[in-house]
Amino acid sequence: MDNLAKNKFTEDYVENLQRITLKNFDETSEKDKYDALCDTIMERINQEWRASKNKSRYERTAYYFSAEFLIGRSLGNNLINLGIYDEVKELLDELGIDFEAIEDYEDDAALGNGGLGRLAACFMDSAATQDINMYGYGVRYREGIFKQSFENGFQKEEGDSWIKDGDGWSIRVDSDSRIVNFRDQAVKAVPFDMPVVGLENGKVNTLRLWQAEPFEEFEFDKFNNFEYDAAVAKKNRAEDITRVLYPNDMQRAGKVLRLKQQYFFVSASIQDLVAKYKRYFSDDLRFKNFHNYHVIQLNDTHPNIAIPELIRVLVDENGLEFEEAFAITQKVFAFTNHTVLQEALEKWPIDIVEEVSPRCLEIIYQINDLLVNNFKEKGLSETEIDPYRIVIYDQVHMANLAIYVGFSVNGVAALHTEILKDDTFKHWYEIFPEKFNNKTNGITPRRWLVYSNRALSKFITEKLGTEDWKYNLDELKGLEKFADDEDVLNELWDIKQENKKRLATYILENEGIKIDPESIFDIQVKRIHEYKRQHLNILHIIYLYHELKKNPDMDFYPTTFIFGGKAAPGYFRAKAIIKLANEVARVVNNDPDVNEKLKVVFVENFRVSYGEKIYPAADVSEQISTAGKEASGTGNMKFMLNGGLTLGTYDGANIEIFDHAGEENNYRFGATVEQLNEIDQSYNPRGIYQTNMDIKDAVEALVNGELDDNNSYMFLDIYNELINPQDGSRGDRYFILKDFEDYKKTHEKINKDYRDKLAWSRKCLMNIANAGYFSSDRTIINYADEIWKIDSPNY
Ligand code: 4GP
Repeated sequence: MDNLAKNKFTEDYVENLQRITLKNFDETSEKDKYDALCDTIMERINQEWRASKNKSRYERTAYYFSAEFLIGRSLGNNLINLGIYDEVKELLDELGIDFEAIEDYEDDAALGNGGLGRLAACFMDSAATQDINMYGYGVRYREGIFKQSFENGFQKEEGDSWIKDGDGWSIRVDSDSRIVNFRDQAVKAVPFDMPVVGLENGKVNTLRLWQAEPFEEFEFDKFNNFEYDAAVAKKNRAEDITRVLYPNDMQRAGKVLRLKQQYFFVSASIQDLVAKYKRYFSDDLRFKNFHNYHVIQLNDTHPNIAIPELIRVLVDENGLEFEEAFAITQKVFAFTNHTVLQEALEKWPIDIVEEVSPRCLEIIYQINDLLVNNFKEKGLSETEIDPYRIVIYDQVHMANLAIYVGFSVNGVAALHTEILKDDTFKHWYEIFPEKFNNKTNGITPRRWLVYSNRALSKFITEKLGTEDWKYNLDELKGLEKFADDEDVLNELWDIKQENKKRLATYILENEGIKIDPESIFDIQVKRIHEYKRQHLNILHIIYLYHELKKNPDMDFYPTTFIFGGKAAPGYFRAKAIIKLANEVARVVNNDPDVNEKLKVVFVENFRVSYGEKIYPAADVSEQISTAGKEASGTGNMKFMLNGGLTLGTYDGANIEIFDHAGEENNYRFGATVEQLNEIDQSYNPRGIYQTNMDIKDAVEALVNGELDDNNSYMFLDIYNELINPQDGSRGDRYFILKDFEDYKKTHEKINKDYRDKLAWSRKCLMNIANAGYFSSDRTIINYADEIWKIDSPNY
């Protein structure tokens, strides 16, 4: 901004502040200041947003359908992408406003659980920055993922009404409202559009989130008749649909609600696309060119009911024949799988699909018939067709639906895609090999480096002499030439130290635990799940604790273990793992014998904005899933880009991280998928437990009174799963004990290596220099070139 623009910004800001509050400047609150800043920025975005919309109207566009968009905060990110972050900070400073407090005021938009939802948000950022037309379509949940706190070490969940004080980053577009019809109710779908600003390139894409609303606020007659509850019953039922992210679906009513959410947002979105197409291409009555302008990427199975919905809209509302509509649909949909865990491949009981949309169920049957005929022609018998059926045993298989109808199926890391082809979807791969492709995940360097690690970002620009790396992360490779430059390595070390101090201060303020920035920061933050093996990490800490108790003078470099992450409210064992980590933290942190050397912190309510402080401060990134289970991981990439070294198994994108940054610059351990497959039948965790005293001592601590689970039997549950299975299985499904010894040894190596500051810093540098491949810019360009064919004149 030149001086003129700066003055204008300040003027607009102060004017907005007074206009929306009717207060004098010095009477305004933090919230007022934040709101006015949103307004001022939205005004700046507006013009480019409209221009981008107008331009893309007649261009091929990708539509990313996702039940989750884990956006986090928008203020800082928008300022970075507009290229005015530092200047605005300065201007507010001049007005005497504490910019950081304003930033911290913003609630995270936490409309997702974890990796899948955060990936969607990174893709939005990258598409805009790479000038690719991509619209996001999703749900405007009133309550995002629950807020987590700990009570006595147990996870407690609370609602997260992130928009209760307004939402400055969305525009309600009433004129684009749609009606969504369910069997038993009809509701209004009202779109809220959020701008997605590209990095200083004038491109603004749109994230459109739908909110469910009633047609009437209340029923007058009932109200007049003193039936106050009944008068708003319909309104509540309508609003329930987008009230919460992932309603509890342990009972049938919850399942119905969940499918309703899915159908709600995809129906509104499909209607939206069709209505716009008719407006701008009014002479194409038979939608012959629809597929030339639209490609829909289905983010996992949640939005897959969009497939029958598009057919429904084309046939029932636009007079196409089923065959015509089906042919269009085949050219429009592409499907991404994010996990090999069977429980995540959705299968809906047909009575529930019928309850939500009987017409879609009918269409699903029609598609299933096509499939059966088609496969019979290929020479398959009835039983051979079974694994492919979309409807079987009274269930609708959402993955089968998308793989059969869609033209592309992708996994999210090289190993994951191989597992899809060799195992999860092997049968499909045999018939449609051409549909399968890999798109290794990525993360946006804007949020995860430029914004969250200002010092490192500045360092990189100085060393490379250009800011080009912000658009093309491969440029980081240029840092390799400093690999043996001691001054540069020291500088990099100091940046990490500063980030660690910053995190230590934040943790002291928020968790009340004092940690030493000079210690190794060894961090595992992600959803809590057995396959991610947080309990392997905890058992190892118990082992270290035992060792230090036996020998307080042991040669051990002080280490702080940091955890963060939420457990699904109904997932007992994941909650047990949280309780265990907190209990170990309590014991270790209160033991004066060890706490100069060992500290454990489980941060409360890990979320995107907490991550922005954590990733830049890590020395060691724990990526320790059972080989073959983590589809990709993206936290691993955030750590790498910020110079954290990976302590990881040969799983998901870890493998590609090792390939790019070099195994010698990271810490690989544990069994490979092949090794695990081989030993699977003969695996005997009890045998390991009985012969390895370190393991025995650590595992026994779960049940011998050393650790207290407040009579919840949670620790016994973990113990039983490891070596005393109650269900006749062999136990230790995730090979914790199998990998323990190697994990322990690798930790020992880390603990030694860290002392050589220059060698360590060199490894950090090599990781940063080779993180280019893990930019979501690369990923999104791969989607655009290889799946969406966005830039090609002939689709
Ligand atoms: C996650 C996978 O667990 C993770 O490995 C991957 O990096 C991420 O998707 C993005 O592709 N899956 C989910 C989910 O978040 O809900 O299935």
